[in-house]
Amino acid sequence: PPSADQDYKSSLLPLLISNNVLSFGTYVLKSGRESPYFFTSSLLHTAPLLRATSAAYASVLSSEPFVTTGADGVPKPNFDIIFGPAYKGTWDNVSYSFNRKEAKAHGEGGNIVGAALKGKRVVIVDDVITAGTALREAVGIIEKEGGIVAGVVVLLDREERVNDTESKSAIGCAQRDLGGNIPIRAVIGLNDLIEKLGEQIGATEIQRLKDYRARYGAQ
Ligand code: OMP
Repeated sequence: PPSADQDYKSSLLPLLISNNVLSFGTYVLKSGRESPYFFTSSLLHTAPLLRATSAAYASVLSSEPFVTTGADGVPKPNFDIIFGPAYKGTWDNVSYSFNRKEAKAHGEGGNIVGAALKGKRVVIVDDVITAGTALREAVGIIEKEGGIVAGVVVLLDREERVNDTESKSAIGCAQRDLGGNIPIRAVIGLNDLIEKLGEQIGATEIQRLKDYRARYGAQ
């Protein structure tokens, strides 16, 4: 039988495609690379899409190593705060927090909306990771606010080498920089798209994804 993992992947992908969150064509990335696919998380604004994506994040965040099951059999999160603009909600004693694009000069002021990060174990939740710039920014903000980075979950890992001289992916670099005991997980990766989308997008598109992976894929 399919694992829970394969199950949410196979139900999420068609939904993302039919809503153009995941689209196929020719796109220029922030890095300048020309990509045969693009993920547009700003389109994740309807109830079915929010339900499916938050269930996918939650499925990662509610399993090992993000939680530890105690002697009482009750799983407990190994973090206090979920940090990131893509995830708004609370779960048991876990709070959420995200940064503003610009510091607010009036009212309560500051750059952080939601829970204060000082001394807290913070899991970063983000949408897409390519070169890891957005992730490094989030790590910088959390450390500046006195929080402890306790893990990272992204929806899509593009699994690309970060540049011409570094063959690791952004997640590979983050794992090296943050240390091996910080869990970093992706819900979906480029390899999943290539493996699971055959029928849905057709042989030509799959070949374009494979060509892209051959050129830019991480080691
Ligand atoms: P890094 O910050 O380099 O990891 O790239 C992630 C960012 O690239 C996202 O936050 C987007 O601004 C953008 N992006 C997408 O949104 N979807 C994609 O499929 C690819 C990119 C990208 O430009 O690489």
